[in-house]
Amino acid sequence: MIEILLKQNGILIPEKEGYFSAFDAELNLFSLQMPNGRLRYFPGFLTPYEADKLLRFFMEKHSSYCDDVVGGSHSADRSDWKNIPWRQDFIKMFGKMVLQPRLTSWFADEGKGYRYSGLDMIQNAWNSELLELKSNLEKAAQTPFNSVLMNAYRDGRDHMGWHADDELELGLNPVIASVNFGASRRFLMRRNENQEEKVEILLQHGSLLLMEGEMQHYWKHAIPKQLKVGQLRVNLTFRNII
Ligand SMILES: O=C(O)CCC(=O)C(=O)O
Repeated sequence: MIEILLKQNGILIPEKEGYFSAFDAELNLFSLQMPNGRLRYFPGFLTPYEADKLLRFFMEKHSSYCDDVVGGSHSADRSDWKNIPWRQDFIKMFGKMVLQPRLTSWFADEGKGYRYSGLDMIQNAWNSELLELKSNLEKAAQTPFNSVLMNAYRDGRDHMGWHADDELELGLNPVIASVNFGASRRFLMRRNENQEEKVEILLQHGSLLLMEGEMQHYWKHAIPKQLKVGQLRVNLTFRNII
């Protein structure tokens, strides 16, 4: 039974010692246990209506709704975004400055700055839509969050390389709440100790993934390119900066 549910939800987890999966039908929740890591995945955390509404809000423009983001063009006209100041920054990779392969935006409580890949995130003030989502996530995860990193993958060319959310300011074993909108994309995890050991989830519209325990020290995660995906995906990772 669990095998069918895992397959239907695009979840791949090794069948070997140290790995365990369970599904709670009442909570619509997958619990995935792996060596030095724990995931909780709620495929239907938001209703399709709630998720559609938030996605529209995120991508709303002063002129017309997200025409040049969905389905191809990779332009990022900063001035025109109505609710989320999306930006495409340069980051240093292998000694060269390159444009990040996605758009980002950072919201946080006053004084909670964030730096990753050598980039200081520009801080935005919360809006009521993000605050409401944050409050629902705090209830689900039973932990407070004071910041969110937003990523917009304009199509399957946009991606995120292997990394862990292990910055010092996130504390020792951070809880990361990751909410998904738009196109389904593969979320890959690989074990530091043996990179052949992988877990995969097809993160779908309206879903929530909680990364917990010590996994940021023992596992890396990535969103690979999926060139056949033509639609936009937005991901929000809520964090607590200490
Ligand atoms: O887009 C995703 O699902 C992953 C985002 C992520 O890994 C991050 O923000 O650190």
